[in-house]
Amino acid sequence: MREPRLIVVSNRLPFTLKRGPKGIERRPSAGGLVAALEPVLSRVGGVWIGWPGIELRTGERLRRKGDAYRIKGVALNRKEVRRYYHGFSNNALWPVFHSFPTRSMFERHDWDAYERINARFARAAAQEVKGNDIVWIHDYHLLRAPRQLRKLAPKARIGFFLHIPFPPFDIYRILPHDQELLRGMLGADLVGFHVRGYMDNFLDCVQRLPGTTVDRDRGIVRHEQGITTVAVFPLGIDFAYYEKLASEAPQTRRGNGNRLILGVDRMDYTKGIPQRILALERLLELHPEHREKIVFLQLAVPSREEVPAYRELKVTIDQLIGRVIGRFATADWVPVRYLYRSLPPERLAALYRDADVALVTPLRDGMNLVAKEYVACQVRDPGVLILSRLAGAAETMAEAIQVNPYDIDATARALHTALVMSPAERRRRMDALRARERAFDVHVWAREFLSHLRRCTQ
Ligand code: ADQ
Repeated sequence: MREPRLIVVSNRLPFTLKRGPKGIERRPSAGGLVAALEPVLSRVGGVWIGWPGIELRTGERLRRKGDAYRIKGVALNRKEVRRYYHGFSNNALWPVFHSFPTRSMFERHDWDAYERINARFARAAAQEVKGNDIVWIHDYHLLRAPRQLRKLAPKARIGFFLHIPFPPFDIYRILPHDQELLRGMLGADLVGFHVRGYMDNFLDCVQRLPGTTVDRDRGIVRHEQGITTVAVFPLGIDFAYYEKLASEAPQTRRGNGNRLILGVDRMDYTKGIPQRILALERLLELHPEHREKIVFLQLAVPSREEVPAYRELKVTIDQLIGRVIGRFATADWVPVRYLYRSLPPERLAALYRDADVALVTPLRDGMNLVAKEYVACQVRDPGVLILSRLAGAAETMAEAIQVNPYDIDATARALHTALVMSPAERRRRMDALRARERAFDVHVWAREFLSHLRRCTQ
C-alpha cells in the first residue's frame, strides 16, 4: 500500500503572488500560520492547497521547479475575496473569536460567500485525497470545510487546527450561523487548539448543540456525523532555523547606543500596539532616568488594509507615536522608531537577537509566535521577554514577565523591571524559556497532531 500523503488546506499559500513589471512575483505571506506550516511541509512533503492572492490568467503558472511540495491554487475573484475573506472571515469571525464582539459586522451575502468558498476548498481537497491520505485543514477561514469534505470523501482522515482563540459561549453565541459553524468543525476526526481554555470554550458550545454529547474526560464529541476527538497542541516554532539565523546575522546598531525595546506584529487591533506606546510614554514619565537611554522600535507588517478598522488603527498609532516623540525627543534622540513594512527573516532575527527587551503585549492572541522567535534568537547576552497574559503563549512561557496589557501602569512598571534586571536573572529566565521552545518546536507539534489523528482514525 502507498504511503499516506499529507494534504494541507489553508486560506493562504506560503507565498502571495503579485503582478509586477517583470511578470508574476512570489512574496512570502505574512503571519503565523505560514510560519508554522512551511517548515513542516518542506520536511515531510505533500500538497498545500490555498489561495494564491491574485487571479491567474490562462497560461500563468503557480508551481515552480524545485518546490519541496506540490501547490494547488484555489481561485477567488475580487468579489469573493471581499465577501468571504474580508467580510465573513475578518469582519465577523476574527473579532468575535478574539472577544471583541462590538467590532463584529455581519452581512448575509458574506455568509453565503463563506459557505460557497469553503465548499470550493473542500472540493479541491477531495480531488486530491486517495486511500488513507490525511487532510489537515487550518483556521477560521475554513470552519465549514471539514464537514463539506466529509460529505465528498466519507473515508478521508480529516484534521482541523484553529490558530486563534475560541471564545466563551456567551460571546460565541453572538455569531449568526453559530451552530452551522460548529457542525462544520465537527466534520473533522480531530480538532486541535493551542491551549486548554480554547478547547473548553469549544466544548461548552458544542455541548449545547442539539444531537451532540460530550465526554470531557476523553475529549470526545459524539454527533450525528460520527465522532470527533478534541485535544490541545500548543504550537512551537522552527527553533533551529531561528537560532541559526541569529547566530549568523551581522550585528545591528542596537538602537544607536540606546537599549533596544522591540515590538513586532502584524498591524492588527488585537495586538495592543496603542496600549504599548502608552506604556512607553508612562515609563518615560515615571522613570526619567531612562530618557535618552532607550529606544522603542515597533515593526508592523501591513495587514488587511481593505478593512476599515485596520486603516483606523494605523492612524491612531501614527498619532500616538507622533505625540510621544513630540513630548520626549531631544535634538539627538528619539524615543520611538517605527517601520510599517515586512522585514526579511535575517534582519528580523538580528533585531530579535540584539533587543534588550521584547514587548509582546497582545490584547488577545491565539498563541503568538513573536515571543517564541525572540527567545530562539537570544543567542548572546540575554534580554527580557515581556508577555501579555492574554496570549496563548503565556500558558507555557512562565519565565517571561507577564503583564495585563490593558493596565498601562503595570506594563510601564514591567518595562522598568526588565531594564534594570540583573544579568544573572536574565540568564536564568532566558535559559529556561529557550530549553522549552527548543524541545517543543513546530516539528514536534506537527508530529503530535498527525500521530493523534492517525490513532483516532485507525
Ligand atoms: P498572527 O496573528 O499572524 O498568527 P503571530 O503568531 O505573532 O501572529 O505571527 C506573526 C508572524 O509574522 C511571525 O512569524 C513574525 O515573525 C511575522 N512578522 C510580524 N511582523 C513582521 C515584520 N515586520 N516583518 C517580518 N515578519 C513579521 C496567527 C494567530 C497567532 C498564532 C499564529 C500561529 O493570531 O496567535 O500564534 O497564527 O498559529
